[in-house]
Amino acid sequence: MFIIKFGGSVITDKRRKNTFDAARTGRLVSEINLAHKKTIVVHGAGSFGHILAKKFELHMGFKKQEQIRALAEVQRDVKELNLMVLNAFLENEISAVSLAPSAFLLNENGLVKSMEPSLMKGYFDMGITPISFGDVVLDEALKFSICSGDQLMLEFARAFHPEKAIFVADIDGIFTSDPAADPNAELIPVINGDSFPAVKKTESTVDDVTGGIFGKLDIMFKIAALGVETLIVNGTVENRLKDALSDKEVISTRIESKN
Ligand code: IP8
Repeated sequence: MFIIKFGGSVITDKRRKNTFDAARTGRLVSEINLAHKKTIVVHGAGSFGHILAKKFELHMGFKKQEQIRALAEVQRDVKELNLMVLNAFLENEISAVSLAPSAFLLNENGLVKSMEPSLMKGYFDMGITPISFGDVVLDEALKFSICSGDQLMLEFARAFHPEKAIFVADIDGIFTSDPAADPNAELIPVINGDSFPAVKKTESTVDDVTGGIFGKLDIMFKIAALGVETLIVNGTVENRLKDALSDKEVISTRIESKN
């Protein structure tokens, strides 16, 4: 089985609050359907989560009372996004169910402390595709914090030992520097799980409370260390996801597993 994450920048417009890209999400789900593979799917929050989470510093934990209202609104907004993603699966003849991290997982200091995987496994074993998503969750030290879709991918890799972890992004993979700012940026096709690549750091221009590309790479290395091949593919280009699921050569960055 495969675990797949739809990046928030792929399924939403990260600059405009609560804008869902229904057409692109539908196409990506149809590619999963065509590939005939068993999957667990995670999606990011995009503009349904990051804008408000950043404004109220929800990733820092409880500091002031006005964050409580923001927590409730962000949980509602990511659920709203999740419902639209879920509908895309049902419309593409994939039976899927939603599982909110706020109801099966606890954080401690912004990291996953414990997770209950049995619900997810129960649905998966029935042939249903479980879908989860980046969320605001209870935190044993900070009262609440953010659990990103990337952290969920790591937890699911630990719990379910997938064949591959596929991160669907709005870019071909990891580049030597930001290709939007540097014409000499080159795609790094393979990263050896032992050595962190030399990537030039650039400031993100969109709100992201969960660490941007370096936070993602760190998690991908941890997944690769579990022996799970990890791929970043461009979800804005047709058939990249389908080809990655079908073990075809595809333009991507592959983080090779260490074992
Ligand atoms: O988009 C973040 O999840 P991500 C979740 O996967 C929230 O980083 C609520 C901002």
